[in-house]
Amino acid sequence: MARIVHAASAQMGPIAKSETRKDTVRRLVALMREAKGRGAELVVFTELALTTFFPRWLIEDEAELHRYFERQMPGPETQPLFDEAKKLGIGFYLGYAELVEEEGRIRRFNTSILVDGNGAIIGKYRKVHLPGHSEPQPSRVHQHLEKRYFEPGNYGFKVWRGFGGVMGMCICNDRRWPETYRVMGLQGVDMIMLGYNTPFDHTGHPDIDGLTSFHNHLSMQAGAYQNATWVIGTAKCGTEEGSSMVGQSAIIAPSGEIVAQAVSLEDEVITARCDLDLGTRYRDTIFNFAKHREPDAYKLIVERKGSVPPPEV
Ligand code: CDV
Repeated sequence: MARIVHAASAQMGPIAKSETRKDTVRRLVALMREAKGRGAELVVFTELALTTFFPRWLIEDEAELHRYFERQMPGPETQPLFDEAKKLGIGFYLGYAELVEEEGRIRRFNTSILVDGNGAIIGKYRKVHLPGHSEPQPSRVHQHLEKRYFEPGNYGFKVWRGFGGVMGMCICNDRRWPETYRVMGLQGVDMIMLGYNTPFDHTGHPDIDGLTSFHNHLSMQAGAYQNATWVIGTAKCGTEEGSSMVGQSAIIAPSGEIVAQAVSLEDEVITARCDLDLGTRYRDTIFNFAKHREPDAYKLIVERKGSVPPPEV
């Protein structure tokens, strides 16, 4: 029997600093209803979907910083999203800033969850690749202080059974790293969901930043194709508190082709009928890992620690 998932990506336009959680959750609920109305059984929201992208500022007061974090999921302000999901029978991916007490200390992570159509959390991921810097850089118009505010995720790249397939998650900068996809690819992932906040000035080098849109799709399309998986990438975009961020939310097939793409820099839902067995076709042929990968050869390269060996004579 065909394994079809009707999936949606719910792109978000800017979230103002002054916007309350209640306002934002209302926007997320509206997007969720639209996704359901268009036949989706799963909707992918963005990274840090509940607030403005606060790592762009140096926030020295801890109480002020912690206002951007969730201590519970669901908590009183996010419960309506879970209630609506259950009512509609739709699953969702949601990114948020997580504050927990673990190992006897307060820890902060950039986190995402996967919720099923009954409103139950079935997976949780903590962002591994944290971009930016931990000290403010005076030369930058906007800071990118993810390394200051978050620890690298400690869950690795797991996959979960749900929606008739094997589901994986990552967050924003993770999408640029081949390891992200490959670790999930090796576990037979059918669909990887991710949210992103990508400012156009992220490196400060015009030659690289000018390719922001190209690199956004390049990394997701390559990850999808090389690992025979669907990828759903959802942006927070537009000009948020003076920072301009890329949109182009996309649903990408295991062929690497974009099958749906957002055209605005605002709240926008895109949908696609995702046949998970399309991935199987690639996994059984060109990317049959068991048949064609050469793990022993990769090990040799890693053992050389990247140094170029002397030529053999
Ligand atoms: N939120 C992010 O992880 N953003 C990074 C930017 C800073 C490079 C990204 O990879 O899109």
